[in-house]
Amino acid sequence: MEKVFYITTPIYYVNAEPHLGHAYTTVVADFLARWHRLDGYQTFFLTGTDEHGETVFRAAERAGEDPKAFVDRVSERFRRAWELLGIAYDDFIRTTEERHKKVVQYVLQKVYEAGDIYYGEYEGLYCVSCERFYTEKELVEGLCPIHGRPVERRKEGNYFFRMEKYREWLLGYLEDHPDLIRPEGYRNEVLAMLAEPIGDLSISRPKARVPWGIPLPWDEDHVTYVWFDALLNYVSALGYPEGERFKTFWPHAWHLIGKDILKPHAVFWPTMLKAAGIPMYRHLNVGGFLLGPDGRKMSKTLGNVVDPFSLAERYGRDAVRYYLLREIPYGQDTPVSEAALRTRYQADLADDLGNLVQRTRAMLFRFAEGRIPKPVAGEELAQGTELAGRLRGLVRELKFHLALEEVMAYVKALNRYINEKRPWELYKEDKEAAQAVLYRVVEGLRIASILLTPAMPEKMAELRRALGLKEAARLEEAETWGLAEPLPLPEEAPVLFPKEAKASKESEEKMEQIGIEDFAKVELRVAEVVAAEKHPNADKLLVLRLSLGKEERTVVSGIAQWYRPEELVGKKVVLVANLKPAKLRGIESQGMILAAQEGEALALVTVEGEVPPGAVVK
Ligand code: ME8
Repeated sequence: MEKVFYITTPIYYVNAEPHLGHAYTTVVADFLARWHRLDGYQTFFLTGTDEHGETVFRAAERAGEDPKAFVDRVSERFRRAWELLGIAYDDFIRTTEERHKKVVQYVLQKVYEAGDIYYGEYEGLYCVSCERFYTEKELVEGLCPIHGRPVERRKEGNYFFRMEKYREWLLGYLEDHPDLIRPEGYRNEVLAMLAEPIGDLSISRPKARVPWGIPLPWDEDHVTYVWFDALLNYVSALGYPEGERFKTFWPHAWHLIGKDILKPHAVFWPTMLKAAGIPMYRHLNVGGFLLGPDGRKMSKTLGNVVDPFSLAERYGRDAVRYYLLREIPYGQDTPVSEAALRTRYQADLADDLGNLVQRTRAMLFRFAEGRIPKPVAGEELAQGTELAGRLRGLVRELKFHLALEEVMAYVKALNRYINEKRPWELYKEDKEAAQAVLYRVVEGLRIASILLTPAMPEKMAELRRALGLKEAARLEEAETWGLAEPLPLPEEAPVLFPKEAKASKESEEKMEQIGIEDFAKVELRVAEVVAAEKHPNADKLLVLRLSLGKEERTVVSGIAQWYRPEELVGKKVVLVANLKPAKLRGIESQGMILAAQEGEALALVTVEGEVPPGAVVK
């Protein structure tokens, strides 16, 4: 198989600031590009901006700006946005560029000469925001189905592309290529569209009404309809018709779009390609909508957008990328919110992954002289080397959320492995055995960090530096056990996913001296553990039932790494009894029990002797 990969995003309209919806599609594209590069594919990743058409023209008017100055400015916002999210595109195309205009006019002329374009009169219902006419049937309660705005009845002289002529051909092509449009639900939608006549496509606008566009080569009084112009970006950027890039990459094209622009990509574009004698793209991948807090499609018009940059600023760009890829099953509509991002950040990134790196580093300094211990033969941990193969399959099927879930499950398994092996105890009897445990954990982290690099390129590079590992160069390195070299770790390494700044401020305040009256505010009581079990939603937590004599309490405690539930029953512990209750992963904790901790070691504070449960500790 030829290892070549071409990935595109929609080119975004420059009438609105980039929001999390645009960011999502672009992050998916960047993930796929990085994944394929890492897997040895010759890769080309294209994004850009769609700068012609009526909507953009009107937006410039509203802003009181010359259209060119306006599109220059907003297009730059998109570039800047992608920079902030770590998007490594190979090319950024703008439809106002000469290289693009040239190709649009070339294709128009070609199709015109072939007899597939004719002049006629169009009358229909038009949504200015969508830049398109709708049929009566497509409207929702008489309004535009995307924007919920009234449509206008319009009549004008247009040039038409003979799209209907290619309908049967397209149906046949879809039948022969069942994986052309994915996920399958969207393929079925397109088949349904093609079951009835699709009509011809109006591909021009009178210049008198819309002066902002590419003039038709044979009639200067008309400009090209924005979709006929925009879709061609996918080939103009490759230097169609003669460019080397076009020859290399076009046969391997994957388009990524949102479901709002399914028809232009699944009906207009293939018939345009056919008429122009250009081979078909390889895949059309259709994403669902990100929904705002109101449950509706996130869009500027609806005013429910989440700003990706403020999220990136506060949580880091890689956390935003991870959240989008991990949370959203590709193709499905999914609600997104900062609260959900925060939960993922804390549970997956800070508690599982970040904490694993930190404790591994701490133990390497304590038990292995601050370097990766010598490789131990065989004994690979939990089949880490099989992950890459499984992930390849999941990525090919667009199941990014499951791919990341697999790696994160592996990270959890590494944490559990440490808890079970207890290197801090092992070290006392058998130094080499403790170091072998640590070596396996480092190897596991090396593998996980390669697989997570396309999602979190910056953080994974940081993770590898923190452990003295070289940069991730090839996906195959995740398929071989034992590649970590015995190198020293850097003395200092930043915390990978810091808890929010607020938490660290609180711990600083703890160092202040307090008066006896402050201490008296804390009500400490002896409590007997009457029952204990694992928390259903968190590996690190136990749920304890405590007796205070006259009453019982439920307390959630982060001691699962150190205590098995059954060994706790009957112990008398010390409870902070007047602590405000707090929900921990869905279970309310009515107080907190005391424990002593230093690094990896932890012991509960217990009470000896004959004091009854409920007794005050002071
Ligand atoms: O349609 N959820 O540009 P556009 C998910 N210029 N994805 C979303 C989204 C949301 N709430 N909002 C936007 C255009 N998107 C044309 C494209 S291509 C030749 C021309 C993403 O600025 C999604 O990918 O309206 C959608 O298809 C795209 O932004 C639309 O961007």
